[in-house]
Amino acid sequence: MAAERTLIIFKPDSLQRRIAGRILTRFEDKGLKIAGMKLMQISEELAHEHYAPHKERPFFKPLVSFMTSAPVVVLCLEGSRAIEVCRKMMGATFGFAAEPGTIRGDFGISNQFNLIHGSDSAESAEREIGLFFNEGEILEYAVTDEAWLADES
Ligand code: 3AN
Repeated sequence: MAAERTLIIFKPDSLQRRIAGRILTRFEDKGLKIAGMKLMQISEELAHEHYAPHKERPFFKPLVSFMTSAPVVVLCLEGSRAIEVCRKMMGATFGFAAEPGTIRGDFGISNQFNLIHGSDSAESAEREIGLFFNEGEILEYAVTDEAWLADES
């Protein structure tokens, strides 16, 4: 299967709790490649666009306020089945319900402060990568172990 790209956000709580590096290590250990990465402060407007599918939900306003409250790290990760793989690694939406072994299951117990966002479909990934990255910020390059990681017979 061709490599797929997904948008990951280390939410404000990841950085405030100083665990962004440990979360990133999990994705690198799994074999995902960093195609784009930056530290940024999400604007109100961008948060609205990103969470537009949830705009009618009661948690929309607090979610926007949380996501704009402090800097985040946004990543474009690449690899075989990257979207599904990252979602599995993140775990269920709320920390208290997420399985041990997942990022949310191992690092948190809150529902709103759930550390990480990951695209939930190919369509969302394309839309979200376009929202957070400008042209030239996603790089194509080879890593030496790629042939070993990508092989599927
Ligand atoms: P996920 O991040 O697991 O894909 P979604 O897409 O259902 O979860 O929800 C998007 C975000 O909205 C979640 N990451 C979470 O921060 C927030 N959210 C979802 N449901 C609730 C809720 N009932 N109360 C508070 N925040 C919520």
